[in-house]
Amino acid sequence: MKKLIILLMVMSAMYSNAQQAMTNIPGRKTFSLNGKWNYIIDPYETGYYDYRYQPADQNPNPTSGFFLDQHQTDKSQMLEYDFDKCPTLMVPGDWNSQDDKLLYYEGTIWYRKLFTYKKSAADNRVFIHFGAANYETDVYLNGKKLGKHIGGFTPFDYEITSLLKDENNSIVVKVDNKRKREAVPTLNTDWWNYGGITRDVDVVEVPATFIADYKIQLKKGSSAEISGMVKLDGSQKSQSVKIEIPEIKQTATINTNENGEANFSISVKNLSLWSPENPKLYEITVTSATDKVTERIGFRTIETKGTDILLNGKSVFLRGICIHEENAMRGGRAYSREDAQMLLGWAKELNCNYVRLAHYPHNENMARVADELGILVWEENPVYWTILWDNPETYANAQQQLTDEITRDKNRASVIIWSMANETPVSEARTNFLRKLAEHARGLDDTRLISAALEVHGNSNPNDKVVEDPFAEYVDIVNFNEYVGWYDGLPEKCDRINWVIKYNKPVMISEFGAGALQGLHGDILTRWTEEYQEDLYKRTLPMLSKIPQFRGLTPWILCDFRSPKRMLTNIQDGWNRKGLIGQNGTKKKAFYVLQDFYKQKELEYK
Ligand code: GCB
Repeated sequence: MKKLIILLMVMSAMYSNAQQAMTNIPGRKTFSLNGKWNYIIDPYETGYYDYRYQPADQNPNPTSGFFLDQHQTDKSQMLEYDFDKCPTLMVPGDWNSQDDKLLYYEGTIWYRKLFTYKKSAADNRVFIHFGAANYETDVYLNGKKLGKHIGGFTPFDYEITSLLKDENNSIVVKVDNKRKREAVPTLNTDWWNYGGITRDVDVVEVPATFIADYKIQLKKGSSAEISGMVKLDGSQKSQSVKIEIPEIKQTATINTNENGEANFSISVKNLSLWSPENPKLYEITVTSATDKVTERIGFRTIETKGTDILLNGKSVFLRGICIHEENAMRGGRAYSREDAQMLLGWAKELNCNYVRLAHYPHNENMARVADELGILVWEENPVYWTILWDNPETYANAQQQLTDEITRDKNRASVIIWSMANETPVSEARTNFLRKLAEHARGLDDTRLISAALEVHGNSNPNDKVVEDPFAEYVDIVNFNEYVGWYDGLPEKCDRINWVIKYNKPVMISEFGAGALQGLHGDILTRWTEEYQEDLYKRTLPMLSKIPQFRGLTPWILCDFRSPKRMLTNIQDGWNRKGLIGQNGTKKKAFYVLQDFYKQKELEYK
C-alpha cells in the first residue's frame, strides 16, 4: 500500500508539475511569444546530459546545459553552443515542415527566445502558457527549471512571477518527440509524429488572486438551469464572485470557500439554445473582488434516449467527418484560427453538422470556431491501438491528458462527445483501462456523452459484421470503424453485409474510407482512383443505412494527411490518401457523394 501511494505521488509529480493550466487564455491579458525562436538540434541530448549521462538540470548549481543559455564572456572561454548564432524556427509550428532536414526527425530540439515583459501592477502574477508541445517538454526561464510536461496535445503553464527580470529574459524549451512504447500515443500510429512547440506560447498576467477556472453549462438534464463552479488561485481565496449573463439579465453571486472554490446555479427562462442551426453564444462575465474574465458560451443539452441522440430534446443525425490536426496544403500541423476556419469551413460545405477531431486533442481554436459556426464536436484522447494497458504510468498519463482536454474545453457548447480511445484490441486489461478513463471523464463532466471508436468482427457467416465489445456497455453511443471494400474485400462486398449489433443505443460509424490520389482516374475496380473511392462511398452509405440504430457517421477523412506508414511511390509518397480533399485542397469525387447524402439526411431530420 505504502509503495502504491509513493508510486502514485511520483506519477502525479511527473505529469502535473505544470499546474492545471488556467482556463480561457484568449480572455486574458497576454503577451505573445509566438514568432522566431533560435534552435539547436540535439539528437544525443548533449545539452542535457553530461558525458557520464547525468542530467545537468538535476545538479543544484549547474555549470553546463543549454538551458543556461550562456555566452562567451572572454575569448578563451570554452563553450560549445551559442543560441545567438543559431537559425530560427517559427512558433507555433511543428519543426518537420519548416526544414527539409527535420522532416523525419525524432529527438530533442532546444528552443530559445529572449523577451522583455513589464508587469502592469506590482503585485500581479505572471505565467507562461503553452498551447501544446510534442511530446516531452522541459521549460527553463533564466537558467531555472520551471518543470517538465508530458503529452503532445494539451496545454500547460508555469508561474514565472519570481523569476522574471526587467529585461532580457531567456526562455529555453527542450522538446523531445521520440516515440516510446509506454507513451500515449505509443510507438505505432498512422499519422506524422510532428515535433516542436506546435501551438501558441503566451505570457499571461493575472491579479495576485485570479479566476483560474470555471465551468458554466446547462445542468445535466435541464434546459432551465445553468450551473457550474468557479475556482480562484492566490492568497485571497474567500471572495464574493458574480457570474453574469447580461443579455438575459441574470446574475448569481456566490462566496468561494477556503480552497477558492464555489458552485453556483442560475435559473433561466427562454434561453436561446445553441445548435448547428442556431449557434447562439452569450457573453458571460465572471467577476471577483480581484479579477474579471469574459467569455462567449453557448447552452444546449445533449443526451441519448434508447437509440436516439437528443440535442435540445430533439432527435439528431450526426452528419460528420473525421479531421486530423493538419493543414494539408502546408503539410504540417494546423494551429491557427485560420486553419480551423478552413477545415471546419470544408466540413460545412460537405453539409456536416458534426466533426470527429481524431486522434488526440486538437488546438483550442477548433472547438471555439466550431462554437461559432455551429458544428458539433467529438474530442478524442490519444489512446490509440496498442497502449500498454497494464502500465500504471501509461494510465496516469492518459488520464492526465483527458483531464487537461476536458478542463480546457468544458465550456464549449459544440463539444458533445469525449472519446476515450481508437481501435483498441479487446482484453480485460484494456477494458479496465478504458472503463476507469470513462468513469474519470464522467466525474469531471456529466453533461456530455462518452464514446470510443470500437472495431468490427466477423462470425461464421462471411457476410455478417458483428459489433460486440465489453466496453460498449460503458459508452453512451456505440461507435465503430469499418473498412469493408478497402482492407476487407472490394466495394461490391458492401452490398452483401448484414449487421449484427445488439446494443439498444445509438450507433455511429466513426470511420470508413478508401485511398484515392486526387486527379487519378480509372474504373471502379482500380485502386487509388477517385472512381474506386467514389464507388466505395456510394455502396457504403446504403449499407450503413440498414443499421436500425444508425444515428451518424464520420468517414475517414476530410483531407489527405502525412503518414510515415504510407510509402507507395507515386501514389502515397508519405501521405494517407483517404481524404475527400487532396493535398492541394482539391475535392475528390467522393466528396460530392457524401455531400448529397448529408443534404438528404438534413431534410429527413428537419
Ligand atoms: C484506422 C485508424 C486510422 C487510420 C485508418 C487508415 O482504422 O483509426 O488512424 O489512419 O484506419 O487509413 O487505415
